[in-house]
Amino acid sequence: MMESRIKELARKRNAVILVHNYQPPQIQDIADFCGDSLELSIRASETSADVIVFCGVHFMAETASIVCPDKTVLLPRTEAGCPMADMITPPSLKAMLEELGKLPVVTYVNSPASVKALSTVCCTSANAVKVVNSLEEKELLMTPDRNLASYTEAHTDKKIHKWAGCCPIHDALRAEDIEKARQKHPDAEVMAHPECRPEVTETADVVLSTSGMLKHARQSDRSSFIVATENGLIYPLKKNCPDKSFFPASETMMRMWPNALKIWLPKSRSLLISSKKRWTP
Ligand code: CIZ
Repeated sequence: MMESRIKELARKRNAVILVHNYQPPQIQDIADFCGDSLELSIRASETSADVIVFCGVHFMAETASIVCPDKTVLLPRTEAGCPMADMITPPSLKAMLEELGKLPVVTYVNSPASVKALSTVCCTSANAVKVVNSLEEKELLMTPDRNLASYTEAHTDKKIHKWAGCCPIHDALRAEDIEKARQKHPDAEVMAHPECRPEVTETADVVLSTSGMLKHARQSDRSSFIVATENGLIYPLKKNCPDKSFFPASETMMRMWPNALKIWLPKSRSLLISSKKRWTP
């Protein structure tokens, strides 16, 4: 079986397989760890693995490489990118800072490492408000997600200049999609990701990162949830809470990043075989 062959190859090469929460079920099932991008990199740093196979997109593999500088990081599909991360580059950031003047820059983890290197501090969707409030300055620039920046601005008294990027999948969701989902599932609690537009986060019952949604669903007394993030998260939610119900906020819009779906089992297997030389002493 392909799955057991991959696990065996990973074991032989002392590799840890990290799988992002949005990946398809078949990929999540071969994971040593599933989670959000930063959480996965931190967990990998706590292992003695020599190699990380990161089933995710570019910026996640880069994060793993920053957090685990001594490990070799492999991305099963090098063309698997994040559209939002591609909406900012170091020259475009420098140009904006020339226009705005010297401001601290808070950059979301979903960004290229080259942009993180030019930033004052980085944040996740879970800690953005805390990170912004930790700055002494009253005015700052947040990149690259304008929606996360708007959500943060609503929870701080600082002036936030917003980079114009967004996740096209989350940004496509509208308040009326939430309204329709509520009509279909009136008892369900709405959990929305802060990458959604303000019209969606304002109408949601709770606004959480992917790991936050997994934790909240486990701890909540509620038994059904409308999930306003990429539909890939429905699988780990159901796996974590088999006795609860999870409904996508929109069946049609919230499909996973097409590029992230490029990761599939045969590719992970051939990667473990073909890159053997890179980690055999
Ligand atoms: O940082 C991550 O892994 C992403 C893409 C979102 C989240 O909320 O976990």
